[in-house]
Amino acid sequence: MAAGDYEEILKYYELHETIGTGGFAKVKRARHLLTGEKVAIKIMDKLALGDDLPRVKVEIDAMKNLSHQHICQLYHVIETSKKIFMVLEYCPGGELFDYIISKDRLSEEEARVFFRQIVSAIAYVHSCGYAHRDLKPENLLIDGDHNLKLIDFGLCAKPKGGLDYHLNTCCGSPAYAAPELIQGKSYIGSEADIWSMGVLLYALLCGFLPFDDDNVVAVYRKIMRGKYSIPKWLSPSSTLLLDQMLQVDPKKRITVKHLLSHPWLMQGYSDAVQWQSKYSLGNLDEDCVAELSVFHRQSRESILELISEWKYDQMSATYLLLHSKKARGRRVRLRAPCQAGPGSTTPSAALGPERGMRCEDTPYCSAAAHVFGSIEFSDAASWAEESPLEEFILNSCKPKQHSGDDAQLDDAEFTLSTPVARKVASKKHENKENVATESALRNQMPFELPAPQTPFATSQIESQVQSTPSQAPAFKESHFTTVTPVKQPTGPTHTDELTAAEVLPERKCHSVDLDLNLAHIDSSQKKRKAKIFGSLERGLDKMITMLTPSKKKRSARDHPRKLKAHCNVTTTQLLNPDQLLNEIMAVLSNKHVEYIQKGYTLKCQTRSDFGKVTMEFELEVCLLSKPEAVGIRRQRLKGDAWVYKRLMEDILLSCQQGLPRAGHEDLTTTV
Ligand code: H91
Repeated sequence: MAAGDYEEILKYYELHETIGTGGFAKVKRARHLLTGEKVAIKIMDKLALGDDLPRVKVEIDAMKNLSHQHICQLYHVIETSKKIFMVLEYCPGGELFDYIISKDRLSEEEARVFFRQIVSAIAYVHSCGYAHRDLKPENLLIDGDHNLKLIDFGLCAKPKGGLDYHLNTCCGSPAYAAPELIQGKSYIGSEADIWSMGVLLYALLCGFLPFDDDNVVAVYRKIMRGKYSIPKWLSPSSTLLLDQMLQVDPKKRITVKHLLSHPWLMQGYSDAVQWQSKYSLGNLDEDCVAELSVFHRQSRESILELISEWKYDQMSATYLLLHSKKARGRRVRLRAPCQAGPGSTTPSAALGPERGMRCEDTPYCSAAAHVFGSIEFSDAASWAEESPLEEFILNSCKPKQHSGDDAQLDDAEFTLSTPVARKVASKKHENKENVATESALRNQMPFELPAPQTPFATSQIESQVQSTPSQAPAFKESHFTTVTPVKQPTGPTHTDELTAAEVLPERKCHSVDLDLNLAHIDSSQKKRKAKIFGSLERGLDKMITMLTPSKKKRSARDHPRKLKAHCNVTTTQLLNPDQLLNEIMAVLSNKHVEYIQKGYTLKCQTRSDFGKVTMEFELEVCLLSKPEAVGIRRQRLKGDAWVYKRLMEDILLSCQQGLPRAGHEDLTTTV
């Protein structure tokens, strides 16, 4: 990756590790320099996008028009000759999908809290004339307050004549697709979204899909029939609601309007779902405008004018991020990166591209400090969202900037897991969600209302590069070679005697295809797998992930990292990380999963029969404290979430079978 590709984004953001890849995009965690706020940056390569470039344009246009408490906020769009960067609201809780599977399934109460937010987001999206068309738990993220945010508008549609007009493109994930859509008929976008919401609600309440099979054609057949099983734990009211949403005939399907005050959604609530946006981008916040005007040394009026242009540039981003900081009760302050020491830097010198701001080892100064003539080398913690400890580690472990080197950006020298998913405080949501005006609006169709005021801006994506779509290979520098994992003695071993790094330096493995077809496995075994997977996870959500500074990066890490429990960490009762690592590698080889070993992390990928990378994920053997145990952190980077879930169940079950089952070395379920 050429250094120039990242030059523009590095003027405003500090880039951290990659948190996901999807199709043609890479998503990185980052920090906005002026506000110190965390963001997620979706990075797309124009050449690799090829024919998909219009989809990106659709997504950016939609996100510029949509601004809602349950939609991931777009802050900034940067287009360079080779790349498109979308700077987005950061959601530390990750995907709703991972949250559901970590708990097996959600209680009706918890599902209701989330489902009200999904209905709110979709009613708003429809009221703006859009259909999302790719609703699924992977496209709903959990923010720092445990609220949902809808993402991925790349498949959304805004029919010219309004939402009642028919659409023709069949898109989205097969398991969530409405019957009329897979039949290739023209369909109404909002009706298709309701079906997907029905599938989503079923997944929340059951932990699996209503229409599922290893064979896509069989999935389609099941969808067309519209028959699904009703597990015994579903209440009659949940069953009724699912039935109303999963009607094969779209005309018989319940509408968003009726969902807003549906008895199931009202249980325990006094008000219908509030779908209107709480963000009024027309009314600018005085404190944020004042701070920006001090910082930029410009009049309030000219700042107001600049913000109101909503160009999704640094001004939009700084305003929106300051505003979100204020909403969380943080100080409305901008930090100016100081350059050569007191007296030499003015805030305006630190403003942006023209002046070539650098962020290497730059101490931060407040805007106000500049105005009053004294340079204040700010106490990082005073800006920080995190605990002083977290901020300390963040600052002391900052990855080097400006290298533009992709590998370096990918493998920052520290790892930070942010506090995840607080337990749902349902009543808190209730208060947040409902406003006084709500009951008056209860009977209004969202799409009958005028579209709310949202900023419009001309798209910056003008040039559409037409070229051969060439997907960047996932593990481009790696050679996958076949290695048979070293099977260690099964009895207890001393970690200190034989570490993985010593025994297994940079092990690389190659195998041809992955058999994801679990149809040959009998259903009792499947059930057992599901149970094991669920119970391994259950209860872990009660804990939070804390910052874990990693030691200085080495070619191969010689100790497993110490991590806190998280919904993506499976606890075992093993005490020997090397033994577990070996077993996982043996299982991966067996299952034809390609992997690269980097210390205790296994970067894994699967391929289709045609050699296309179908899934990418990481497994990391880690140490957990309280109770002391060895854990497996897993992160899906790419691929179908449910296929991934099944593969994980399979891997975990095989590890359990492969390891000795005596004493405390047993891999058993915990918590
Ligand atoms: N999937 C569809 O995994 C596979 C942390 C995390 C935190 C995020 C904020 C925004 C987005 C992702 C975040 C995220 C892709 C985001 C927003 C839009 C969008 C895309 C991503 C993954 C990619 C990584 C994501 C989740 C979805 C994490 N992610 N953990 N904040 O289009 Cl609008 Cl692709």
